This record gives sequence, structure tokens and C-alpha cells, in this order.
Amino acid sequence: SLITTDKRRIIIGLGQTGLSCARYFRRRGIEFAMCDTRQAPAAAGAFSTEFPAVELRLGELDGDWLSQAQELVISPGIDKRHPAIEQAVAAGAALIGDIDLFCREAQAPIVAITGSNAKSTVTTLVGLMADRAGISVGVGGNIGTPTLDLLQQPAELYVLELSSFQLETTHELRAAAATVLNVSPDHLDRYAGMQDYTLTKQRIYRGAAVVVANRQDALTQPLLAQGVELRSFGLDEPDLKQYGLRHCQGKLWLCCGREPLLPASDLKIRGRHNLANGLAALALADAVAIPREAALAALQDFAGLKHRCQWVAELQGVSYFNDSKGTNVGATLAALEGLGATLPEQARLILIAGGVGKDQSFAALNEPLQRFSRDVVLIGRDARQIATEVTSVRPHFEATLQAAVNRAQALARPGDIVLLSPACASFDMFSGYAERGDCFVRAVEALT
Ligand code: UMA
Ligand code: ADP
Repeated sequence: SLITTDKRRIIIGLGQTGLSCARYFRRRGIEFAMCDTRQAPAAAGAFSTEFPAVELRLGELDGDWLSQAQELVISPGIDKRHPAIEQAVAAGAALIGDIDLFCREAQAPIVAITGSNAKSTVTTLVGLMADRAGISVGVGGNIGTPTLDLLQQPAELYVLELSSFQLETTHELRAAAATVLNVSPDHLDRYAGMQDYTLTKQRIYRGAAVVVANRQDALTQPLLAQGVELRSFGLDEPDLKQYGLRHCQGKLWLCCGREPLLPASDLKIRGRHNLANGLAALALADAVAIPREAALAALQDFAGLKHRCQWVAELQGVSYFNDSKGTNVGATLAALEGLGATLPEQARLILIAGGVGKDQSFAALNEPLQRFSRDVVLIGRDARQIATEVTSVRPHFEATLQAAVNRAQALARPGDIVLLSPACASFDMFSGYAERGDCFVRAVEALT
């Protein structure tokens, strides 16, 4: 039962986030109850062992029970438009998330990063830059470690990747530096439309000291810019205090204002989109006074993350790339443009795509596919829908990722690229993008 001295709290969602909230409440001696819409979430057994005295309710949410709480701590994977949650909110319950709890406690400055794509890359980069400078840094959020778990170690700086789901329930972040890297359609099954999705992303700017926006993406510009210091990055020439690209002495340079910082060719991560990612990371690092020299050294050494346009193998002249983290159309467009630009003449790119389409339109893929591709191999739940919208190349349908890789090999000629960049979530066939990417790598390794 819920006996509390102050208010009743219920955590909704027994995943990583819910567990981190439960452990945080226990450390603080705060009582709570736990629930999950699933009958048997994977963590249920472990939770009952660790918290034998805590009430745990599984299965369909009970609106009357939730309405007894003053505070609902809601996990990112739960849609707050759930009728039982709406009932509790109407009855006066406050909806918060783990990020709000974290912000109440965090003593060090926060760098906060969101965007439809490139979040993990930029978050990792800023973390490495701080680390290189000898700053003790806690890196977490959507990228993996729940933020409340970061409080367990001392930190001089936090670098947080925040998803739109997490931002939905974040009220006052007050980041030292915050960015929306880019906005393109994603998760539209959870939002009323692009405007709703964009405004959710913009919540990251609430109370920020420095805002870093993308000059080439209007949806990243803060709508309320009063009292904030506004900086920007982009692939064009930068003004003072802006980050961008300039040609100096026959080379393309990453620059701050007129000051050249690093030749683009010195980066290990490839593609124009990664130049934007490097510039965003430098802008954020400067905003929290990470020494420039360390930041540049970290950027130069960074070889990229697994499952993001990662080279896997070359077989019979065909290169295989794993971009399993390409989970929306915007990401797959960046991968197609980035790798397509490296194709030898006559060579083509064979795209493997499909999965859970999240109500996106796939039509934007037609133009780059027409330029770089001949065939697309489709898998997963929404393969047929994609084929009705992607008409510029020949579609092939396969039931498994292994079969798709075999088909792609049969279609490929020397010089071609086979790219897994699904533009979709993976949950119809895999536990997540990492399992999907690992499956792709094994299938490629099994090719003879
Ligand atoms: N679920 C239910 N019923 C519940 C609670 C959850 O069915 O009552 C389902 C959700 O729909 C989802 C799964 O369980 O399919 C996990 O949901 P969760 O909210 O418990 O997730 P966590 O384990 O807490 O992990 C979350 C993030 N997951 C989601 O936002 C879905 C993780 O990001 C994040 O790393 C973690 O918190 C730590 O902060 C993952 C993700 O897929 C990588 N994020 C999305 C993305 O990047 O596109 C937003
Ligand atoms: P996120 O954490 O936002 O999913 P990642 O850094 O993991 O972002 O990259 C995911 C995918 O997004 C990559 O595999 C790549 O296809 C694409 N991507 C990377 N950088 C950019 C960018 N600047 N703009 C658009 N897409 C990008």
C-alpha cells in the first residue's frame, strides 16, 4: 500500500528508467508503487526480489488506482495519452519523468542534446571531449545509462542525450548548453503532427544559458529566445561565434567565425552529416568551456559508433555497411547521401530497409534512390507500405534479414555498396537496433 508522509508516487514502466527511479527513491527514503502495462515485463522478477515490500501492479493500467497518486513518474516508452493516465491527470496527478527528478538533484552543469538524428554521435563526442580535458563527466539519458544512475558517481559535467519521449515530461531543464540538432519526421505515432513533435523537442531549451541551433534547419531555432545566448552550427560559412565550414589554402576547414579549427579531411567519421555533427559538438564544448585543444583532439580521434554507417566487410568487390541505427527517413537520407557520394561511376547502392514505419512518409527516399540505387530489398511489418511510396527503384521482399542480405548479394555487382539503413524501428523482428545490426553483420559474415 501507499503510505507516504508527503505525496503518493507511482512509477509507470518497469524498464531501465523505471528501475532507475525506484532505486533513486529508495536511496532518498521516498515511498512509491510500481506498475507496467505488460503482464510480464522482463525486469519483474528482479524487481520483486530487490523491492519485496513495494506494491507492483502488472497488466492493463487502472485509472482509479493511478488517480490516488499526486505524482506519476512516467517512463519514456509509455504514451501519456493512455486513457488511465489522462484520467489520473484530470484527477490532479502531476506527470513527471526521470529527467525532472535528475534535474532536482544534479549539481554539475548539463549539456543537453536532442534531435531527430545524430544525438548519440554528438553526445558521445562531447563526452569524449570533456574526458580528454580531464573533466569527470557523466554521459547518459536516451543513449543508454538512465540519468538518475549518473548521480551515483561524482561529476563535474553531465552530457545528456534526450529523446522527445523524455522531453515530453521534462519541465525545467536549465541546461548550461542545449541543442536541437535537426528535426525531421519521426515517432509520429506518438504525436499529433510535426508541430507537436517539434515543440516537444524545443522543450530542451527551457531555462538554458546557451542555445546551439542548426542554421540550416529552421525547426531547431528557439521560439522563445529571450535571455539566452544563441549560437549556431551549419555547413555554410560561419559568422562571428558561429560554427561552420570555410575553404582556406585549398582545404575545407571546420571553423569558428573566421578561425580555422580542423581540416575536414582530418576527421575519421565520414560524410557531410558528420561534419555537422563535429561542428555541433565543438559549439557545445565551447559553451561549457571545455578546452579547445582537448576538444579538437577528441574529435580527430573519434572513429564513430557501431551501427551508424559502419563499414562491415568487402566481398567480391561489394562493400557492406551497417546503419541499423538509421531508424527514420531523415537518417536513411543522410546515409544514402553520405555513402552515395563515395560510389564509383556505374556502381550502385542496394538498400535494405523496412520494419515498423511509425506513420512516416517514405516518398523522400525516391530522389536519392533514383540517383544512387537500382534495387531496394524490403523486410518487416511495413514493407508493402514502403513499396507503394518508394517507386523509383525495383522492390524485392524478403521475410528475414538473412534472406535480404542473400538477395542483396545476388543483386550486387563489383563496386556496389549494400547498405542496411532501415528508416524504421526494429521491434517487429528484433529487440532493438543493436540486435538488428548484429544480425546483419552475422549474415554478411556468413556470405561466401
Ligand atoms: N512498455 C510497455 N508498458 C509499460 C512500460 C513500457 O509496454 O508500462 C514498453 C514500451 O512501449 C517500450 C519498452 O517497454 O517498447 C521499453 O519502454 P521503457 O520506457 O521502459 O524504456 P526503458 O527501458 O526505460 O528505456 C528508455 C528508453 N526507451 C524508450 O524510450 C522506448 C531508452 O532508449 C533509453 O536508453 C533508456 O530509457 C535510458 O534513458 C531507447 C530507445 O529506443 C534506446 N529510444 C527511442 C529512440 O532512440 O528512438 C526514443
Ligand atoms: P540518434 O541517437 O539521434 O539516433 P545517431 O548518432 O545514433 O543518432 O545516428 C543515427 C543515424 O542518423 C545514423 O546512423 C545516420 O544514418 C544518421 N545521421 C547521423 N548524423 C546525422 C545528421 N547530422 N543528420 C541526419 N542524419 C544523421
